[in-house]
Amino acid sequence: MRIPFVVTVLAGLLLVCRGARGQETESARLADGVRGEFLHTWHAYRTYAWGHDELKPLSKTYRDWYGESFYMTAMDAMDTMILMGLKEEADSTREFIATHLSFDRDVSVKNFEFTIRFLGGLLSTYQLTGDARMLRLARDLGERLLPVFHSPTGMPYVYVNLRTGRVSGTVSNPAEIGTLLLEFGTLSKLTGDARFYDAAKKALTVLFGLRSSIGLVGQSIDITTGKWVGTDSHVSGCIDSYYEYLVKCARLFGDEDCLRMWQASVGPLNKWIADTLHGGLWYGHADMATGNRTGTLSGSLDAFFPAVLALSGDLRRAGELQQSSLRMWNRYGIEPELIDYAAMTAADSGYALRPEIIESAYYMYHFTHDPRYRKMGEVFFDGLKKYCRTEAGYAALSSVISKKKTDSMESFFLAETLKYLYLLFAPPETLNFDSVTLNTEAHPLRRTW
Ligand code: DMJ
Repeated sequence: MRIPFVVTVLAGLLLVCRGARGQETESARLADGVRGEFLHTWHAYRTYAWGHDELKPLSKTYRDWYGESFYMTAMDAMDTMILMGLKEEADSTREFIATHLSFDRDVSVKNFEFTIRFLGGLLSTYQLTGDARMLRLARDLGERLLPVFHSPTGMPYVYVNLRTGRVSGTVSNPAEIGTLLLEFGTLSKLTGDARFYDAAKKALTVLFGLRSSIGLVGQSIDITTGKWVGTDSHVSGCIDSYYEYLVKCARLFGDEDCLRMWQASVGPLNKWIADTLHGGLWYGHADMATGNRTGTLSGSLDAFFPAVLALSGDLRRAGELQQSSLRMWNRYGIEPELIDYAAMTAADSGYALRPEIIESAYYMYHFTHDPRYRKMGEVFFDGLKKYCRTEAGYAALSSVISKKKTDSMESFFLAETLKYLYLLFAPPETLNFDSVTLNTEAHPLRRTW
């Protein structure tokens, strides 16, 4: 018996619809699972480390970065709770921050970390809730951080005393110099005070101006003289988010200079840093002056780069690179801090609960809707639960080979790792991708100007 053509087509469509519905149900289940893991971790933090910077998940105690607490995990986790719809938790945490957090302290803090975690967190929470106290705190912090830019070059000192304004630390790196404009710029836009934008933009521009004749930057620099101290070039820690902010500042502020700086940087990266080995794309290490290869190293920090490539429109390279990141993850069932991609062995076997590989899967899924990226997310989620979950939250690993845990859970696990995992599985309306730019700590900043 011949089945009429129209019946075959309708049956096919039904199967496709069912398949799509099945995938959506599965994603909703996974999003729910991530939310559950967030709550598991949040409750552990509340029980054992409330009022402190970080939970130590094995000893069930806490760690404060500077001997006294700035409530870093609470601050960093706040907008994740908002996006996950954990209203009660988010509201009470915001109330706590608003009534307890003060930056008037005789403590010398790292400008970069306070900018991405606190300034970013306060600004995003302000934009998500309209709570003016968050903006007041952000402005107060911005004022206290500003002295870092009073250097002979305009590039920031590493540390600043929040009460006295005394600065210190003259050897810095592109990431810490160039990952400030999203936050300082947003602060300017929201307060009408241009000093923040101008100082951070100047630092970024000065740094860009110091790139080598082949267009690369090194990994450490004296901010008082502008002389490079470390000339190894890559997209890993110490440099990574400098590139990220060129793309994102062009996006958030429509800043043409940032766009031009990115366009002048990405060619050299693809020429000298990109590497093809065993049929896969990697970004390794090269000397900033000559472009000579200095190492075949990549790692969990480098895994942010597919997201940046995708955001800048290069989906081909982004996809290939994300495939390599997946290989890195699968090598040990969870990714190492550094891998030698020529030998495919760990060069630094720790895993600090980092988010970057998941962040890139989220961007790739957003741009392609290819279910492959949600599948990757599932692999990452399974690995995290299998190797890092503890009775009290999640623990970093001292070795992805032995899977030995270590007593640490950085605040970015709640700010970024679980947020990106959730966003990867949650319906797109959870966060309107087109109207926000996520800072390097995954705090969404919205263009309202
Ligand atoms: C975070 O603090 C930020 O993502 C930063 O850009 C890099 N390091 C951690 C996460 O790995």
